[in-house]
Amino acid sequence: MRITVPDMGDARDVEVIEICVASGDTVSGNDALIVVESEKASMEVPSPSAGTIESIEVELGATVNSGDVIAVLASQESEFVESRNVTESAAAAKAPAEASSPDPQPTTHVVDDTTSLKERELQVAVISVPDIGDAKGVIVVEILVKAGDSVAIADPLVVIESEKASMEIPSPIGGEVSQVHVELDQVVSKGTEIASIKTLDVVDQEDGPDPQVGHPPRVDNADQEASAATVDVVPEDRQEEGATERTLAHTAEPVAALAGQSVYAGPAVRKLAREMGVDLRAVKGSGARGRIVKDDVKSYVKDKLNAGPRHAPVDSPPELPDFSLYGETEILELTRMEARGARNLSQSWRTIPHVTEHDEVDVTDLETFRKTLNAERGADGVKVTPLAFLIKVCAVALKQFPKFNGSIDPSFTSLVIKKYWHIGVAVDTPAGLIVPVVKDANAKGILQIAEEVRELASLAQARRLVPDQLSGATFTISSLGALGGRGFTPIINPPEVAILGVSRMVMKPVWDGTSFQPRRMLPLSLSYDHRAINGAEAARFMQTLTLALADIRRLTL
Ligand code: CAO
Repeated sequence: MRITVPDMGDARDVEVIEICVASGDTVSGNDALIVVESEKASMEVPSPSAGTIESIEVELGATVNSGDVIAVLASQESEFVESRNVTESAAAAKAPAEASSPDPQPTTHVVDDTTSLKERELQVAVISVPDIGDAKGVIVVEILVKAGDSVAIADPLVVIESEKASMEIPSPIGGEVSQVHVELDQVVSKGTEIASIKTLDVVDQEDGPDPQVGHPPRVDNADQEASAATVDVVPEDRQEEGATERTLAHTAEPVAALAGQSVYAGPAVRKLAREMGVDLRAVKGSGARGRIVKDDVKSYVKDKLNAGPRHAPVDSPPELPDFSLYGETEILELTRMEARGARNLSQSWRTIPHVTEHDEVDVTDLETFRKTLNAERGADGVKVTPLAFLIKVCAVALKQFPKFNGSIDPSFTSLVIKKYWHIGVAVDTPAGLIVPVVKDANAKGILQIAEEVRELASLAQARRLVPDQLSGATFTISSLGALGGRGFTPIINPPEVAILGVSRMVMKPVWDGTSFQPRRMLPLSLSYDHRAINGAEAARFMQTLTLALADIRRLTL
């Protein structure tokens, strides 16, 4: 099947500014093939049916006229299909959605753009439901605005839902909502009035020619932001008198003027932007004359994602479903400490790119030494656990690896390196997790650290820690070793940039080059902020920890 440029009225020699497909591509009916542009408007020429593109017969930058062959399509349809007539100088409205499947597509209404700007006065635009195909039983499931609200162009007004799909109806203009005309659960159809929006700078409408309803190609005015809803504009002072209603086609230019920012993109790009939640006004176009193409939208999204926490979405958790519908439930209130902890953990996980390196260290000798130590100290002395050694070893390693003792500046321009080595220790208490701090751990002996941990842990259990004992940590250790586990992903405690997780040591057969030896192995999990620390640095830090734990004589070096 040869696909030709449709009748474009009296437009001649229009330029091909975008080729949207390549040979071998599979297309659906209505997928854009090329975009052509005249002095007045640009239009996408969509495929008239589904099939596979055999060849593209035009080149980027070429000029074409009605009837020129664009592409050859291997289609199931046997007959030659030619695009239907359109008028070129058009302003776009929104497309009717797929039958029985509401989808906010631009309409294929194509009209002459003969409006003129005559007045600047406060007017009220009545926004109504766009063509939603022949979907039945469409109801309003959400009303997102109320009288007095300010809305920007593209802000959703209501959500409507059919049996198969739901769609937001965005405002095609900016202004102040003066009245909402629908109620929840109201059945709506094309033309049902949704809301009145007070707006400035709407033109007085001259009656242009009747809108022509074309099919392909879809046309979008180069300077107009398409909108899903239709708008009837009534000057505010004439509204009560039932002034004549007029359609969006007549208000297309003022809509763009109100938006204050023009968007130069075709319907397919607009659809992609809607799907990806991108406001096209923020996207820079790389196509001819600044036209926004699909790659621009994708790059924009990629850049946003790479930009990190400054652009992270606000944490607005969805409401829980009603679990009691399925069985008995009970509400367990979180303590304030647990609630704060939950928020902090969520913030940390969402904003810090965590990487966790796992390793295990041979602590056989360390354990022999520790047990000897505890035996010597007898029942009266504070018991030395592996944690005291870990705190000491970490503090010493942090001194060697300053970045691990740093905090990243929120603008990502610098790291603040702290010249003190205070180790936070996660303590499990009935009120929730609490992290007291062993200050200057690098300068303290193992016994002193063990005693301090014991003291801080018992104060934590009794909720008698003072703020000074809870602040200033530069690195945290979370030890679950007494409880079990083979490894886990500890979550960084910002503004720190790393945390060490400790799991339960186990006896394992380890190959010494000649035979398997029973060795006591301690699993370690180091999570680090990848913005501040790279993988090689983390591996070296971990190696320093394991070497020192395997032979604590290294602490004296
Ligand atoms: N492997 C095997 N045994 C271990 C071990 C390990 N990695 N770490 C500690 N043990 C042993 C100790 O040696 C001790 O054994 P003995 O009673 O035979 O001497 C026993 O486990 C209990 O130790 P402990 O828990 O009393 O002391 P600790 O120094 O290891 O830990 C503290 C102190 C306060 C950190 C701990 O009580 C605690 O609260 N841990 C939980 C931390 C936590 O919840 N982290 C998760 C944070 S994220 O949700």
